Amino acid sequence: MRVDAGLKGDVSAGRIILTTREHEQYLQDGYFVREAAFDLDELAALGEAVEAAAARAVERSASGKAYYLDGKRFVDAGHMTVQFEPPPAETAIRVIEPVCDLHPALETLLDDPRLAEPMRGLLGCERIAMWTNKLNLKRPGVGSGFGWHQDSPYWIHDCKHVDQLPNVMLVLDDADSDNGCFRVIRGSHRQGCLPGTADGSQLGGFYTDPSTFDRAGEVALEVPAGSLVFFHPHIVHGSLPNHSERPRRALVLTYQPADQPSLKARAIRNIR
Ligand SMILES: O=C(O)CCC(=O)C(=O)O
Repeated sequence: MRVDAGLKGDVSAGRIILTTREHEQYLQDGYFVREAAFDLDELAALGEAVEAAAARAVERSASGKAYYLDGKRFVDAGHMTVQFEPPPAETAIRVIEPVCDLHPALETLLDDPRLAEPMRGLLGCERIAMWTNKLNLKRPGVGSGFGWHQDSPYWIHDCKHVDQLPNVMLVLDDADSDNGCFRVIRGSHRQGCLPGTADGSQLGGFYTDPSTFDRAGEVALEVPAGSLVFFHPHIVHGSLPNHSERPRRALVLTYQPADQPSLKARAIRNIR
């Protein structure tokens, strides 16, 4: 790959891997956005795919192993984990991970150049693989928030290259503060893995100690449906509950250099 005319990537082959500005923003701020990369027809098809995947996850979780962490129900079924909303909305799914193998359109999405090409640029290599992928459903009125956290501390025990696990969120519904849009702490990724909270709860260690980052850097990513938010594995991020009557669904796909196993299935899924 080469840098040319402001683009990081092989522009001669018509590929726009990453603009210099995007690359600089990722290094400096820990994220960048490509607005409305998917059109309304594509979003309608993806919307059907994620709802079919959610129905399949419910079916599969009926024979899975259930457990509770801090009062929230989780079910492991094969290599998939389904997390449900806390009571009184305990039948609503909050997160499915991994999700892409539950529907062919989601499996195909992993290879979509709009996601994969910038990932090649961020990882600085042509051959890349999937690390993990999830669906965050945030249903209208019941979708709970995500406390401030980094992804890298979740992965550090399963992966020796946590710095090389960039994420992309595909926003499936218009997202704003009312329906709990994604939020980041600009620049926080430059601090590396930060300590968790020690509040005595089961999951507390996964939430970032609030004294270690500066809330002044908070950015609410109010973006239209179809937007892509690329973000660093060390960036502190989270979101508020969905108090609106609108959904705020999002897919979060995470990539890594090729030929390495995925987080949960431990299977190699190279990107085509
Ligand atoms: O969907 C969100 O708003 C937050 C997602 C998130 O924090 C995560 O998936 O790690």
